[in-house]
Amino acid sequence: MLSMANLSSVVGGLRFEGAVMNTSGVKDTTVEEMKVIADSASCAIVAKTTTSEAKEGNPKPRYYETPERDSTLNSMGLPNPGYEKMAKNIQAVKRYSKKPVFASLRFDLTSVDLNQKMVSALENAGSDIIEVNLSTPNLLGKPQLCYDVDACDRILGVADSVISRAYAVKLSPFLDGTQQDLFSEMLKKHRVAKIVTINSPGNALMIDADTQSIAIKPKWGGYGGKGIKPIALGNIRRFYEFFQGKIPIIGVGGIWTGRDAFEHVLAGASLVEVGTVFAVEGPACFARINAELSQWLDRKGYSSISEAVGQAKTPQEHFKRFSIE
Ligand code: RRO
Repeated sequence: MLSMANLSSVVGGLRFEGAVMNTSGVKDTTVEEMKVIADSASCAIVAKTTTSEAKEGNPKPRYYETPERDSTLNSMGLPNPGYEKMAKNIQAVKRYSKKPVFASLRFDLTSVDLNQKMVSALENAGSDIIEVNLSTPNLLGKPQLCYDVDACDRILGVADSVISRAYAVKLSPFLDGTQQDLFSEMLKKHRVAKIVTINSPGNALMIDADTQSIAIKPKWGGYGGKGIKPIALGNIRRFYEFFQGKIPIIGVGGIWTGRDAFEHVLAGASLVEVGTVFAVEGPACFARINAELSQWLDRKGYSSISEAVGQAKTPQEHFKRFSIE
């Protein structure tokens, strides 16, 4: 039977046809790569995080897939062509596709003027939303911005003043609920329109038992794949409850199937992103996961994705609903 649940939605003023998109960082730098995403069932095109200058990134090998091909470790170190070239790429993609395009930006911590220039270039290129990446785990010798609330407060103060449209923040996984709540208190002060969570948990290590070697040259990196789903769900749900659903959340982390995507939606995500499964399966994953998610929505009696957002019950609520009185 054909699935009926409607996956299109308007989130933060942007229309999305489908619920699944790529996450920043996987095959999304060049015009050719972004055209592949445009031609797929991804509901948006999210570009690789860009910086003020072109960056080579960390020494190779810097990316590893486990033999099971369900998990990855990366310490790419932000290889990107710099914001001017990225703006040109985004402009070309906007001419090619009607899908929303997310530009992802790491703010420069030294110059407000430079941030203004970067944002203007990306906005003038037609980016529909700027995602401020506060969470790259792989800048060697530099701490994760997200774990420094005061630093993020200052950066978002700059973002409020230089970004003319609403913007999104891409966040690290919080492994501590109180730390996440303190971060949320800070977010309240700013014009954040969407939360994208989680980036890959950093400081992870993989060892190849066959060769008995550490998998990547920078040793530690960000962990992606099936295993990070519970951390993603925990972070999504805590933001959903804190903001009472008022800031839309884009869920990322451990999504392989429509069932995983449905869990993200029940936790509180309005849309979802995928990284590892896109790297492993290729662009066909978007249509597959959309179709599977649609079937889950049908099966559970939802006619649209927005009806299901945040609907996860506690065990008590579940048993109360289904107990025979
Ligand atoms: O380039 C990277 O190493 C990288 C980035 Br910017 C990010 O946000 N997340 C990640 O896992 N890797």
